[in-house]
Amino acid sequence: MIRALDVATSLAATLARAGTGVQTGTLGARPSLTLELYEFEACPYCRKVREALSVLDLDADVYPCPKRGPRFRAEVHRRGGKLQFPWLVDPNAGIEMYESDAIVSYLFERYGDGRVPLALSLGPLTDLSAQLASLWRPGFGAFYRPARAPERPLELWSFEASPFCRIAREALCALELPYRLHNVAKGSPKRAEFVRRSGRMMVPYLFDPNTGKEMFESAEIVRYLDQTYAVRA
Ligand SMILES: N[C@@H](CCC(=O)N[C@@H](CS)C(=O)NCC(=O)O)C(=O)O
Repeated sequence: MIRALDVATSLAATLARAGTGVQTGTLGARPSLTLELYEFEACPYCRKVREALSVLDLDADVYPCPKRGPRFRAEVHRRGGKLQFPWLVDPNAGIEMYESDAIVSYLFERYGDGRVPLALSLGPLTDLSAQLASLWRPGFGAFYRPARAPERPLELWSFEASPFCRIAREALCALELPYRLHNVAKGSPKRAEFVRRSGRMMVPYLFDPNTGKEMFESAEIVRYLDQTYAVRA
């Protein structure tokens, strides 16, 4: 896609959700073990959960489950009993759950102040706007593209409302590359540490421990992932 159109449609997705996930909210208890999220970028219900993670400044090990993906979908089916996304695992509480609204409420209850922000608590309106966000990016981050599995999960610094981060996450998702998602929305206490590591406050930022490569710039990330992991017939 032409770069300007790519960014414009990704920005439209952010606007459809009124920028939810740009800013952290009230933070509560912090998990000692990292949460695990099975999802795919194009799924509107998964977006709601990713927004909640950004607002709550929670990191997560993301296992992308694009349609036709051979790896993590099967795991969700085996462990949870059905193929439905998002699926959250919280090893701190021994919880494994489906249903975006239930997951969002759980996250704010356990890791926030118990109050779900308005943009995530409007029921059908929340769902509709999340669906609209996905409509701006038809097919992106929805379907598996053959790729080789990395030995170690990648790491991505991101926040949900960033249109550039979405472009990077779509590529990780389509290639079914698992990654540690470091959420650093505005207000995140993790930003200072991130800047110490990366040199400046800009996301997306990808680190691939398999090759030692680190980079900013969504277009460069997409190119790198494609060249490093995509398998052509
Ligand atoms: N009510 C559920 C709906 C979840 C849902 O319908 N997810 C779709 C993806 S957007 C799904 O799992 N589809 C099955 C598939 O992708 O195989 C929720 O809010 O979590």
